[in-house]
Amino acid sequence: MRSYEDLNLIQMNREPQRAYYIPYDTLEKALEGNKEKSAYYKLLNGEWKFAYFERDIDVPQVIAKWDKINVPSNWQMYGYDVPYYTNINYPYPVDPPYVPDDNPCGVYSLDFDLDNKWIDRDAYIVFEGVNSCLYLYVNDILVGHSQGSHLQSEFNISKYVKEGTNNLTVKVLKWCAGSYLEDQDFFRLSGIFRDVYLLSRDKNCVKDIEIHADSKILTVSEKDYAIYDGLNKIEKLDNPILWNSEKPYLYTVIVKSFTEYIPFKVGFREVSVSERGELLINGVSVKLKGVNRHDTHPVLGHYAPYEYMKAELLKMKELNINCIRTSHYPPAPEFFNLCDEIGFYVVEETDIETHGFGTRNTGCGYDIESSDWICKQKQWENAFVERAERMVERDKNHSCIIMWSMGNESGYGSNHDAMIAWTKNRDKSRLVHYEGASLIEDKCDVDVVSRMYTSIDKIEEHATNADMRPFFLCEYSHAMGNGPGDAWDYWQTIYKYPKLIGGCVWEWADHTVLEDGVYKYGGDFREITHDGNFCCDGMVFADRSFKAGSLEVKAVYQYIKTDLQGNELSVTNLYDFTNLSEYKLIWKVQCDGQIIKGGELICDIEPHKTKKYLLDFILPKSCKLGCYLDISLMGEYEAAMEQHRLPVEIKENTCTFITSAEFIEENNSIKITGENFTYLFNKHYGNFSSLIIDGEERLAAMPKLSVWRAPTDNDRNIKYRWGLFEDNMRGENFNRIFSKVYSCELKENKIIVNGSLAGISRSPFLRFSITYEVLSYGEIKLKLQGSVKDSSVYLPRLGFEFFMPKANEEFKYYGMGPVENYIDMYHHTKVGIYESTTAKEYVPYIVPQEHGNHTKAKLVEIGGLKFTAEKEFDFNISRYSSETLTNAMHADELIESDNIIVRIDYKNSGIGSNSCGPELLEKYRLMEKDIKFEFSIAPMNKI
Ligand code: IPT
Repeated sequence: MRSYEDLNLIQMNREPQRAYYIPYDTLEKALEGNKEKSAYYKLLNGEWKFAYFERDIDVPQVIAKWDKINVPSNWQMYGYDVPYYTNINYPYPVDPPYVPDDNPCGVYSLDFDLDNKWIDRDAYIVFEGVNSCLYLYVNDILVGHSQGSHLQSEFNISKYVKEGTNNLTVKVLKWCAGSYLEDQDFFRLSGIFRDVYLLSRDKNCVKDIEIHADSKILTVSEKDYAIYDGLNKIEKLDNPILWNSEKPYLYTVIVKSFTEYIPFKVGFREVSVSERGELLINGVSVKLKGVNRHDTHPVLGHYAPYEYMKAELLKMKELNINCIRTSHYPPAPEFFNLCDEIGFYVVEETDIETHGFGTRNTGCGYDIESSDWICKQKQWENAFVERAERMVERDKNHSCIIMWSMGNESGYGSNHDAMIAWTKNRDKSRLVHYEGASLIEDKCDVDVVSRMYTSIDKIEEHATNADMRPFFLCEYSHAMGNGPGDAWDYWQTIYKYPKLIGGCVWEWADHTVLEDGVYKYGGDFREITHDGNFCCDGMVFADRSFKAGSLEVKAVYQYIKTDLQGNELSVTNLYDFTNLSEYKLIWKVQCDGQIIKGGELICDIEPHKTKKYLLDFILPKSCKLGCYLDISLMGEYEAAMEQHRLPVEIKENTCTFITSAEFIEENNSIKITGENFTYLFNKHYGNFSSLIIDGEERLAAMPKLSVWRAPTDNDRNIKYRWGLFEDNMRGENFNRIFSKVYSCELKENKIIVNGSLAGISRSPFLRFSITYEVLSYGEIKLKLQGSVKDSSVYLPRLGFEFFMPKANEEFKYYGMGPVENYIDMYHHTKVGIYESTTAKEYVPYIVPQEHGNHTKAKLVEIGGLKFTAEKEFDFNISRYSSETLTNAMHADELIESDNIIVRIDYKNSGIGSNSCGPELLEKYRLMEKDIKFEFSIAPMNKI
């Protein structure tokens, strides 16, 4: 057994874990809190010498040739070795604690100077994160080693350093016993990936400092301390302003220890649970509107610089997120300073995941009765417990942390009981959860019952059972690709039951590797076993830009709810600690897309309260498309929005003298003429082959009736029942359809087509009859009647695809916009008149897929044609065909079609989150068997 596989040697000479802090040499600097200014802090980040060896056994005594590398970084991001993406499977055999004999090793070296001031004091070195383990040498002497990639390792190097130039050499191994505890779902990346710094400490310095601040009382483990409010020293703090995620008020506590001033930002807050199982923050029932966050950067790998984390947190704030689960390990310690300051409730998870034991014998599951799971093995107990301990001890002073998580997906065993017991004994001020407790029906000492991806029905069962512990969805609404589509429905249920305290969307950002301008994922690096694009499952893109799913979550998490009865608007304040008067509520009445009246309200509404307001507007007698009341809650930016349909009669434009166009049947086609148009109808295929209006051809190809959409990531299961992929027995083969015309007749100036659609090798799934009428000014009235075969799976979508010449990039519509939306993912959009282009409609999902749909449309104008319908329809306009989007695996493989594809759809099925979550709710499936769809196509400017 090698030392890095020896569970009795998981560390050597590492300092006991203490609270994270930086000591300062003056009070002023400590109050300012800029650690770079502290004379006792020396950041070692920067360019280091580096040598990479594919096998640690090849590392020579003296390294003759050095490269350079940036610290912090992951060496795979610099071309040494390759990134390796695997989710559940370990990237090596499951034979703990043994790891491959060929164990890659990166050797880092840095010279640094210390003056006599440093030598007179003690010197410590802190590594905030090194994957997977490190051996530290100072001036060629082994100081110590440590495992635990996402945990802090601190060494006292006083004995080893001298005045003048010193050398630091760090050997980092790719694998060690600890790797068995780090089977998280991410790219496996190695190296010194977080800050490294030296601390100059007073020889008598305090080691650990513990601070508690509940809603009244502050306790500090050291005697010599002072409290400041900003820069003002407070002699006696009787009624502190409390901290919460909405108003994260912080005081500064400065501990004085000999020559050191040690600052902590402290928020007063109390976490408790009500008898009804509510989560109480300062006694107020709070719902956790959460997201799971990994440390991930498309270029820097697992290194998340301070400013980058800050920018991420501000974006989360903008999306109404109030809670973060640090999946599945502790982030860099400064993350919590940011969360204290910006205001988040944090569920901090320790650095443990052993998911791959589930696949050690083929298949995947939890045979937790088996003693193979290391959570049951005594020799691993210390390795488990110390990871809880190192997390809790490092971060215990942060107000933002309200719950500790004992790790992710690691089975359940006595080592978990030991961790839970240790944590609860150590910290009684916070809650403990571990989702793996579900394997024993939560019959252990967790304070919060948690589940992942549970269906809405099931969470309702939990909400009403006898267990009065809060129920938390540590993962839900899998946001992979186009999605998530089910967040809204979850929250209708979560709001209903006190015990449902909320949950965390899986997950914050796509973790892809950006290489040569292309976002890459599993398999792109020739990994032997990988999980494809399962790392691209963020609610924001890898560059943290928003997609429809981000905005949908924002709308679901928003802090107002409004209702309209006549002119009376009732507004409910869903904030927990904020009076709504801090925002402006703007209302607008829009009729056919035009604003006809509006106003602003300052709503003085206390948290969780409702008030009614009479809005001053008079509705018109009728309109052409629709009338809506738009609500917007404005702060620094729009924090919330809603739309209410207004009861105004919709009167279509009716032409008094409707006369039919002229129809001339010629062999296999029908020529239709009228005012400035000539249409040709192909009887063989039952559709138009030409639409010439004002001398210009408007079609680039014959329209077709179709049902396919490029499967989204959330369609990844249903797609095998929809389409023909590897398995040629399972699907209705909607991606390989044949359109059959049984008859096409011209009768009383109406063309009637009877036909069917069938997937290859299958009986027709749709039998239809389409009637086309054409009026003298060119309007085509299309009526589809269809019946779907009983045994058919629900349809992806159903509608007509029109192919228009490429010049028609720009269009206008009346419908839900401006961002793409679906029947279950539209709360971020409003009905209105919008202008767009095909470029704007494109959404760069990492794996190309269905996108760009708009629901509740009544009008689309493009290429001289106007599509209208009495009933709302879905539409989509794209430069890419569904086939192209289906086949491409990366965005750069997409080839633009020669035409613009305009989809006018009866309906498009919802999005859901079945990439990992439950199946799409039935109400969002296109599963009706009798279909009636009517719309018109008319020359623009003619009606
Ligand atoms: C769940 C994991 O906890 C999470 O890390 C991620 O892998 C997610 O799945 C999928 O993206 S575990 C799943 C098997 C329920």
